[in-house]
Amino acid sequence: MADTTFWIEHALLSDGWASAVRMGSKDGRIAELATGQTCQPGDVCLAIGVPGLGNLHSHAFQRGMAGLTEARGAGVDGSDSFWSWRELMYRFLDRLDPDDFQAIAEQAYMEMLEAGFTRVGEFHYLHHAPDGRAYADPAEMATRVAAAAQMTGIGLSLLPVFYAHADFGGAAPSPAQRRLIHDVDGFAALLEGSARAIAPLGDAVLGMAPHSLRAVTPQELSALLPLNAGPVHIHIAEQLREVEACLAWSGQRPLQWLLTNAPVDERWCLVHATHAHADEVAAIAASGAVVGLCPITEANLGDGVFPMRNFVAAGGRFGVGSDSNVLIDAAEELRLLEYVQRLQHCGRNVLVPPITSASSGRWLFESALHGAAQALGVETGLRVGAPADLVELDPTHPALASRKGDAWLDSWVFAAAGSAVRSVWRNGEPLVAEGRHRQREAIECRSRDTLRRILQQ
Ligand code: NGQ
Ligand code: ZN
Repeated sequence: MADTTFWIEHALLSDGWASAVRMGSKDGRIAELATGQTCQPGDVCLAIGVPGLGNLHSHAFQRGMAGLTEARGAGVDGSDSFWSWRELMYRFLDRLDPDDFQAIAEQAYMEMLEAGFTRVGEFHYLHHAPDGRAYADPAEMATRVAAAAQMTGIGLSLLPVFYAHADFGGAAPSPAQRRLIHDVDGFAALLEGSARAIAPLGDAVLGMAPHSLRAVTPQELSALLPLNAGPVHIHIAEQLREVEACLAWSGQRPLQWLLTNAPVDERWCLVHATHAHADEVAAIAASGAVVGLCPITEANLGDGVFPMRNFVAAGGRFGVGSDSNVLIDAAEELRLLEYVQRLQHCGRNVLVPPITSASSGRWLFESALHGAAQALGVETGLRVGAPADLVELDPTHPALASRKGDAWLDSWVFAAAGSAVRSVWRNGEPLVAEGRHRQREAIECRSRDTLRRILQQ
């Protein structure tokens, strides 16, 4: 890893904006930081530097079907829903071999980096061959996730998914789910294989993801949790049908059930948590868990709206994820998060707590930064000891011109069409320059070829 010294005209450090910052990276981490410095020969000069944001929830392969599910399905009553989308998603997933899967993941990770995400939480569940049997290496697909992260340079927090049932009460999985399925012993082996797969990356993190309360029984959940000490992610309370099925099964709502029956704490990331009642909102906030909000996907799938304002008022922690990857854009996730709340509450700047003096853009960005870092099991922020993950905003972008301080973040989040991200550095290494990933051509070419082939089938 090359050691780099940056000189940053304006940088958002962990304790606020600073000017003329010299920042040295050593072995991928920030080793030195001083403000009010002059630029020295050999320094990499950047205009506006902010820390790289974590993307806490992704199913990378779904990038390959983006835009292909936007016609109404053939439901009996002609309606379309999350569940009919899921059928199409299973059909798409059926076609992918390991090379296809890797090519699409590389494309998705490259786009994440270009958008300002420097680490991804890959909620990874496509494990087995098309016939449902394990590959010769049961962690083959995890190895492909790791390879895509290595090739693009994005940080990886790998969350191998445990999936065993089609619904609450231990229902047998459907044939369409055959590539996803493990028992607890098989999953323990997958975790071991996954640890080997990510070892070459150096700073990858291994967690786990019981897919949802639909896919995991209470006994399985208790058996999984001791298998490693990393982050635990779970999809929860995303759809009303899931809430109703959980009530029918247990007499409790999904969040209620989880919060009373599982040791939910800072280790956990509750993905979506959309349908949360006031007592559930308060209990999540008190647990210290992060809520993983995926505003673009949640809008695309018609999930509903998480009661964000009350959650924030209760001190709740959150981060954002690109989930289905129908569109990959860090600023857009934050923008939509805020806009949905403005629409719902008929007000402006509705999330930022009254006691802070930060603007909405600054507050959304920093909250999501810390939430994602917690959920992905890493440190963050521009400070000594944290990874040298840095995003440079483009001061010549028309939406950023003549701005300063928090207004740079506000203009990036709310006003910049087209990317305002100019360069991206991870562990002190350059990955994106002038808005383009250094391998963009090769990666795009491979993913285009892959999609041409599999979509023709
Ligand atoms: C997933 N996606 O695992 O990709 C899910 C759909 C399910 C979202 N929840 C499958 N957005 O929940 O059963
Ligand atoms: Zn998901």
